[in-house]
Amino acid sequence: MTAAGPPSVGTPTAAEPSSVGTPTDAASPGADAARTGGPADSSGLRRLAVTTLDANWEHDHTVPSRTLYPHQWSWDSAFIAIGLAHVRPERAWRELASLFRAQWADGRVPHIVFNPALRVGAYFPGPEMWRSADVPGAPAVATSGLVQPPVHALAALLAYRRAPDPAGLAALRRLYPALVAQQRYLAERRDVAGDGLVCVVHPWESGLDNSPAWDEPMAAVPAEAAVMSAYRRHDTAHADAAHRPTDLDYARYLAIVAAYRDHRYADRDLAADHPFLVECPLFNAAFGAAEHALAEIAALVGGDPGPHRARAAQITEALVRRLYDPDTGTFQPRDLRTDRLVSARTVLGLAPLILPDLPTRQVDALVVEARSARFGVAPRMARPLPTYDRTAPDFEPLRYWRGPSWLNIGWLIRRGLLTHGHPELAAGLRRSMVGLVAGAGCHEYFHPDTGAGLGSPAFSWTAALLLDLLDD
Ligand code: 9WN
Repeated sequence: MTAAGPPSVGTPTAAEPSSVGTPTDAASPGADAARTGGPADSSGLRRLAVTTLDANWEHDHTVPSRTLYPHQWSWDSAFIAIGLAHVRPERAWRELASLFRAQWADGRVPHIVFNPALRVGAYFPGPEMWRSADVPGAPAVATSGLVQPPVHALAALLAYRRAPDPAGLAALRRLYPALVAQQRYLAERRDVAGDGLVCVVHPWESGLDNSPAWDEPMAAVPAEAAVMSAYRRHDTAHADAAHRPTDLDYARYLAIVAAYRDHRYADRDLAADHPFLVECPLFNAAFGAAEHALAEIAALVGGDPGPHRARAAQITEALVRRLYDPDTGTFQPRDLRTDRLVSARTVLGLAPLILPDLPTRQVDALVVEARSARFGVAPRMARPLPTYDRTAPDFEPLRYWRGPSWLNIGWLIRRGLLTHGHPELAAGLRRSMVGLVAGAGCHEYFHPDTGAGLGSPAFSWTAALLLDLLDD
């Protein structure tokens, strides 16, 4: 693949390199596709996606990657359910049901549900670091104590719409109270500033772990890279260390986990001494989109959509009031420890496009930002959508969320563009995303210039969202 852009489906790229220094997963259909230049037609791509999801299925859930992430992750399961609904609807519901079985009594949906059958050390930090069993209200299975963006109500709604049968409706009816409890937890326990927005207490909660958006708040977290010599990182045994967060990042991640865990994951008094408190535009956009989805689910299962619509409107209003920066024309995270918006322009700022009630002024500004040289969204994209401003001096095309292109982000932004009447931009983004997988396989992330595959070569949400894009 060349800098001129990823090919569209049907344009084989046999001669191009597609994997940059990454090892392969045990089951790596994505890597096979990459070696042969990628499946050239949509039925080949669909087969690749289904094979990837099947290989990653684990009794009642799908692992994001057999090697890097062998347990169940929260927002991964939501994206995966959206794709499974196209090919294995029964599994889509099992995926969401297994995740919500691990919901805590306070309503939080943990960001990792650990598979007890795996050996100690299969992932770091594992259950021994989180110690969820010590906390009243945690489920019987070991979990982390953090959350991730609440994209699950949207996933459940889309899964039902894809396969609207009685079994799906029954599953939706069972899930509805758990989805409501998830929102209640976020609204009541995580509104640290009292402004109607959710505060994330760890970069892992954002899902974009080492985004430049977190550099400013993370700089204030006391930690030293040297502490990592006491631990064995699992990720760098399976992926190139140059493509992953640094040891200093990990030292800070662990310090924040320890602070939260030592307060038994209690959310009261966070403002007093928790080291990382940030309002994230993507997380809060997902929080608002969940209320929109819940309104539709309520109507389907005999509930009252009214309160969901009212909460959705309040969240959109709070997002605009607190996180929109008129000077830059985009949304920025707010660091609650300084009460300042962070300055890095990341793709997180475009996420409020998924809100159907985002005011026209902000929609128009975000479309300008998306089309700018920073993100390059266009009817014919010259390069994949990056996760960070590609004109920034510290743009890193290989390092995880500091530049590379990810399908879940493109999928969300595309959805927002469709919602707000920009079908030609949405089509450009779709073609670019499908082209990435056609060129490199179901990789975890992609080089934002060349489209080369990075991270896990058999990554579940890439496969799942590809299925959704192909059927759209
Ligand atoms: C920490 C599973 C998860 C994703 C996150 C992604 C990565 C974990 C890690 O993998 O995070 O939660 O070990 O790096 O950043 O978005 O949910 O795929």
